[in-house]
Amino acid sequence: MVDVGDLAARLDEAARDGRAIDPLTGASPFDVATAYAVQRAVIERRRRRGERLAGVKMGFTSRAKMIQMGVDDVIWGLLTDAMLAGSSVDLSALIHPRIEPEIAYLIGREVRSVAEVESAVAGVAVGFEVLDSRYRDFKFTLPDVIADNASAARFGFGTWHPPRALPNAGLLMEIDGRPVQTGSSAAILGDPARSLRAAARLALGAGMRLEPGWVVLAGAATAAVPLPKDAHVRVTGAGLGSVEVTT
Ligand code: OOG
Repeated sequence: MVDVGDLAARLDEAARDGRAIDPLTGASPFDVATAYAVQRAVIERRRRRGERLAGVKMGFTSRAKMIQMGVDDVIWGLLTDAMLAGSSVDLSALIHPRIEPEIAYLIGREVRSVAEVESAVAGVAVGFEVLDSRYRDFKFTLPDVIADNASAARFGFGTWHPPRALPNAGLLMEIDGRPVQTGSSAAILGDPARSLRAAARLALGAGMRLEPGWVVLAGAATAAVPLPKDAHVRVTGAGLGSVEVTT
């Protein structure tokens, strides 16, 4: 029998200590449903410390990411206000951070059904996500990474633009002026709007609703790259401007 609270405590403490742990399924395998229960318990611990939900992140929405991580299912995690990066990210609190370009949606009103999610979008932006698996060497099974809140660590976004379709927006990520990843929003399930609908569906399925002010990160269009110290990262989206962050 898996102790959800105990697994959540181990992940939460690994994140707080900035110390990697072995995958939890190594000792006692658990399924995807249990993994989401652990994820929720991790978020509950954060909420008890005063963090507030700020949105949702989608994961493994692109082939490049699925291949990079050796999994083949879309997953989701929850974002809190404490994960929102300012103009810089303090790497000392993180274990082995990676960064990836994102398409971000701003939710303008409560989403009560999947059908209304697109009309509930108040803005679109280019964004980034800093991933930091709590597992040694970023090695995990699907239930492990779900329990670990889909490796969520930090996120940021550029200026919000009026909602529009983004079936094929070019994305460029540069570190210290050097291009490190290029891709297209089309790599996100063929269209990031699909990922947005999946976010609404998964939230509703979990008894939650996307809420006004929440951000939905649609998932990376490229593989993630290690985020070095003293770096300047810029992610640019065609027609969406840029977002920059330093470490
Ligand atoms: C899991 C998170 C994946 C994405 O955009 O595919 C993800 C990981 O790779 O550690 O956020």
